[in-house]
Amino acid sequence: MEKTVKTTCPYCGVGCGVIATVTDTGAVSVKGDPDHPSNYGRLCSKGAALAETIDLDGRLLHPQIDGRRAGWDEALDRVAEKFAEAIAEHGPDSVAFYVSGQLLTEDYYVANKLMKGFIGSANIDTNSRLCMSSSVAGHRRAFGSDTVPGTYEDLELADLVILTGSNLAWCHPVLYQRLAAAKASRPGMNVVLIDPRRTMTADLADLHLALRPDTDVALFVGLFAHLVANNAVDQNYVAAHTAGFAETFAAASNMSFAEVLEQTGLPAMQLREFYRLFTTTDKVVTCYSQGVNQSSSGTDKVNAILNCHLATGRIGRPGMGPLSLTGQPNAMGGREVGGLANMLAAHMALESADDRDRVQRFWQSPAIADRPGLKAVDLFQAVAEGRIKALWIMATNPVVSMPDADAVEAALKACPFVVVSDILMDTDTTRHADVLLPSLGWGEKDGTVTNSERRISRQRNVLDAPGEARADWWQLAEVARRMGFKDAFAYGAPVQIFQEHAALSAFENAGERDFDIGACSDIDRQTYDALSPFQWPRPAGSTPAEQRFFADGSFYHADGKARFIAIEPVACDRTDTAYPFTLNTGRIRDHWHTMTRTGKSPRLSAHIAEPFAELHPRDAMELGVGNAGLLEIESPRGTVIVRALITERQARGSIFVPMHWNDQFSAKARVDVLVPPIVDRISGQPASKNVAVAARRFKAAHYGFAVSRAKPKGLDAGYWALAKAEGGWRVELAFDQPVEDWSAWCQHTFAVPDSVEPLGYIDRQTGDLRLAFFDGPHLLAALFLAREPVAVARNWAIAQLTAEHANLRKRFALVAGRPGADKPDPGATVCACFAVGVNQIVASVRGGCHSVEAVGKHLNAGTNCGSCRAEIKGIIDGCLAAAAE
Ligand SMILES: Nc1nc2c(c(=O)[nH]1)N[C@H]1C(S)=C(S)[C@@H](COP(=O)(O)OP(=O)(O)OC[C@H]3O[C@@H](n4cnc5c(=O)[nH]c(N)nc54)[C@H](O)[C@@H]3O)O[C@H]1N2
Ligand SMILES: Nc1nc2c(c(=O)[nH]1)N[C@H]1C(S)=C(S)[C@@H](COP(=O)(O)OP(=O)(O)OC[C@H]3O[C@@H](n4cnc5c(=O)[nH]c(N)nc54)[C@H](O)[C@@H]3O)O[C@H]1N2
Ligand code: SF4
Ligand SMILES: [Mo]
Repeated sequence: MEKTVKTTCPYCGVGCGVIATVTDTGAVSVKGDPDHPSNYGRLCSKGAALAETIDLDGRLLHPQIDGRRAGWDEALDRVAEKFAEAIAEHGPDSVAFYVSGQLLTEDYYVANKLMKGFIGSANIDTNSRLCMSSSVAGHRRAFGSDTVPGTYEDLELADLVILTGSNLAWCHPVLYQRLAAAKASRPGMNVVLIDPRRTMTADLADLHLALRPDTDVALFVGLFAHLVANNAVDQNYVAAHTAGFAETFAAASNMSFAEVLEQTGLPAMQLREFYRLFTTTDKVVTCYSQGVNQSSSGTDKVNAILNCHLATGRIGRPGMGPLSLTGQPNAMGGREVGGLANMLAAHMALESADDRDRVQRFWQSPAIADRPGLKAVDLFQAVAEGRIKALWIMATNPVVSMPDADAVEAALKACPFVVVSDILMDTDTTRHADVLLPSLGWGEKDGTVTNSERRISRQRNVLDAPGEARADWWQLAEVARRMGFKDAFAYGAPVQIFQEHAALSAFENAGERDFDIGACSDIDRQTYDALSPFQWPRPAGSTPAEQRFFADGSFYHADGKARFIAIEPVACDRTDTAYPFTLNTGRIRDHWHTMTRTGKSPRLSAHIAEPFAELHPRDAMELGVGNAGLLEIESPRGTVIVRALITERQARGSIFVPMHWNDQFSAKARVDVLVPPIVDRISGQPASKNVAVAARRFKAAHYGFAVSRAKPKGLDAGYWALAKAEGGWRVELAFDQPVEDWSAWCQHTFAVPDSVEPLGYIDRQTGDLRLAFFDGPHLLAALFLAREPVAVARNWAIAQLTAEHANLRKRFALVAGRPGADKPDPGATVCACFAVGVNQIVASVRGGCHSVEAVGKHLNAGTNCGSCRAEIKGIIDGCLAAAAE
């Protein structure tokens, strides 16, 4: 029997509704849920490829202790025992949890309750510290609560949308599509992008401000001064609903127009235009993401933005307001349960004795944490110093994603007891676990998540639990019970946890706290199962309604007023000539974080198949590196080796490297080994976007490209990058020294049986070498080697893995230097849904298709999920510009 379930995408904070169908043979397919108010049926490339990422290959299916299979009882006993032992000997602060915005609210609630109420420490922090803790801190300073006032609809209603530190086109693609559609229907709408890089999002922007890294504070403090000078301040609003204006103005008045120009490096015309647009447009929405949050001045950046919205009273009204874009599917749910080390549950404050008392009474707990716990960076430093004796990591991969990643890895090695709950057996983090617990993944787990606009949606299971995998909340509750807290953790199903969470949100809450979903306090199983997406708040007795906060001008500080925050911008001078480049890190369109899921999909791996460093042509020239050459990037903490991608989109002196690649997919590309543990002093969020580095060409004796049916093992090369491909794997390679026996190298790496003889070809003139191994008509592996970056058409070579090579002549053609002569090379994949390559799009443009729609009609590209539409537009613009020259 076919089963169809409405659920929610497990990737970004847009929180799209997904309809998943599983047939009786177990085949899963997904499509966008047309009724879900986040996406109205749309999905991006990652959402559309979900079914390709849920196979059991590499899954962790049984608990393990010290690398051997163990039963659940034994594993849970061990965890409870070790945690209890550490607490008994060294106190509650000697243990810690490091969790994730990818947990469901129910999981997160249990983790937080166990640590803060029962263990009695606040040593629970989360990867959200690296993600949006600056926004939390900024909101709390300004509003007295961590409230996101607006909704997605505001983007569509606005006349001016400012996207700052956000690559919306790639990171919140469905929201980007909603914005693009709104702009197409109302061309008067202006979009301003603020980002040192010219990203794909720039294609939608009327104005792109490529400011110098970390000069956002100067930009927005200057805007504040400009608003005052131009009588654009809403004096009535400021007088009635805010405090701190005078001090803030005093601080801002130092920020002259000339000073802003000096700091940001922007052209005067652009700056003037931005200030004019903000001053003269009423309906303004400012969206901010990691370019704002991940900075040593992240919290100030947030407040500099909020100051401008408060000064103009543009908050909480349709089409107006600040909107923090959350990254993970449940970043917001984590905030609601108080999953950060400095928060208490249900948006209550750890600093408040009343709140602590209230939560403790509600939980009837033996303890309540009474001071903030260790924030992520401090937490791992404490692990390194031996102060943490037992650590439980859940749904995050810190050996890849934490700053100073090598030090984090060393800390885990040194930690006496590490538990990791994950869905995969081998990640850079799981390999350091003493106890490894198999969790349920997307499609199997069941609970709720909250998206960027406060909308709570159900994730429902469509598949049975594989092997012995169990839910994260269950693991936590079982350990809690074993630690002696039986009654407080007697949950049998997620609905019971959700009820309790909802009840706590309403407990002694007469409107003093923003987060109130009291209407769900007595939700029964059936209603929970059928729950439609709804926005909070939803107090008892209310019915679901779209609601903005602060429309009435009342905030959550004791006096009901919002606070302006006086900010002194600090000029960020870079004088270290040993590390002259600024490293900026972030995301690409088709990969999710550390690639444990998206790395399974050939389609998603085809868009960008290896780690890269984007840099300006002049910088590349000075470093002597050509396109497709390799770069070694170094900071005082480590080095990475990645492919050079030379583009004018990048400012001079600055290099962009994606955060995704790790030791499972590349030789040396964990970019966080370069990032120092510098954090925002208020939020504790690491500054992942502004790192001083040096760069040089990585000189290789040989470059290579290979395809292999088996997953390559023990790759021994100076540089390698692995990606899933249709029918097997693709590998980019570079060797600092020649290998003595290439054939033996291949047989070992690609698991080719000794009995298989290679077919070989050497071009004496160029030194190019090609080797192929066949099992009858089927290619097992092929290696293409050259002294320069290998020019073989990648898609053609990959297609050989699934092609039939009926006779020797055909097999020999593979190595004989006529790759794909019979078929044009489609080029790197642009449209993941229909596997359309860049060369095909260029040909289509040359053939007369001059719009995204025309290309779509011709090639289908961009007509399904639409994630590649910005890129297609870029290719069209590039072709047309080149033709006009
Ligand atoms: N495809 C994809 N989508 C994702 C994710 C993913 O892994 N892959 N992850 C999700 C998560 S958890 C998150 S947090 C979000 C992140 O979403 P975004 O924040 O949009 O993504 P990033 O690429 O981290 O960074 C955004 C931009 O900030 C810019 N930036 C760098 N320095 C500065 C600066 O000083 N000022 C300004 N104004 N901008 C600067 C960078 O150049 C970059 O283009 O994406 C979510 N969506
Ligand atoms: N340099 C640099 N570093 C960054 C960033 C950056 O922009 N630049 N961004 C930061 C940000 S914003 C973020 S959010 C982090 C993200 O970084 P991480 O959280 O480390 O990245 P993920 O790959 O999402 O890790 C999730 C892990 O949980 C596992 N998993 C998946 N589903 C489940 C489940 O249901 N239960 C359990 N128990 N496990 C599961 C996955 O296999 C994976 O190992 O990276 C941060 N690090
Ligand atoms: S935009 Fe894409 S990744 Fe984000 S929730 Fe929607 S489908 Fe998932
Ligand atoms: Mo994030």
